[in-house]
Amino acid sequence: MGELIIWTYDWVPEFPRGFVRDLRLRWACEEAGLVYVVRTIPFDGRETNHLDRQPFGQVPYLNDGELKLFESGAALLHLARKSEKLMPPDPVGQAETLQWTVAALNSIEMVTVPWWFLKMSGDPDNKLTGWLVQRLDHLEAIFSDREWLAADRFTVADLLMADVLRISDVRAFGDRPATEAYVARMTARPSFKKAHADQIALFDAADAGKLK
Ligand SMILES: N[C@@H](CCC(=O)N[C@@H](CS)C(=O)NCC(=O)O)C(=O)O
Repeated sequence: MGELIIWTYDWVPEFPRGFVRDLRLRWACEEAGLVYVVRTIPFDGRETNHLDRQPFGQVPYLNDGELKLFESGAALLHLARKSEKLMPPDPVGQAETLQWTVAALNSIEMVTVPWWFLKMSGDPDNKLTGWLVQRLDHLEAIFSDREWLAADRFTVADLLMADVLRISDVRAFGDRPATEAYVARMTARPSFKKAHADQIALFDAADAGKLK
């Protein structure tokens, strides 16, 4: 289509560095060998300064030439249509990839994020814990049985699921060796490491312009 531009904040506090969701899009582009650039929107004023591009004032969002997309899941699936490295071309492989991509967002992240939020707000044994345990235990059984989520190979669904599961509190929660091995395997991929290092470098460099 056109130039791929991944948008993120110009700075974030120390804590979320390495976890801001532009990393998902960087990682996908790295895996697929897609050329991209990263541009930034001010973190200060984020509640209102880019609502025309991301209706919730969040990042990431993506430009592909004239096309503009928000939601990391939508952007990932868009990128996946450009490269067989992210999604196989056959209909069954594609359907499985879509299914597990949505599962990462709507069956796992929909529990992990609110659980984590309550935990961070001082309620570690919150009412979402049982729900989280149930979801993570099901995943543990799945990872005990197979290496990849979809199509017997790496897909964008693995990228997204691993990114959801690698949140430190979630990763440390309970003893799930197959899940831990899965996350370790995915985050050992050179494309993840590059995306991660590049994000940290961007935010670290931005410290120079900020009072820490
Ligand atoms: N569902 C959105 C969530 C985006 C999201 O949570 N973005 C975070 C950074 S990773 C953010 O912008 N947080 C700042 C805020 O919500 O004010 C997506 O996947 O793109």
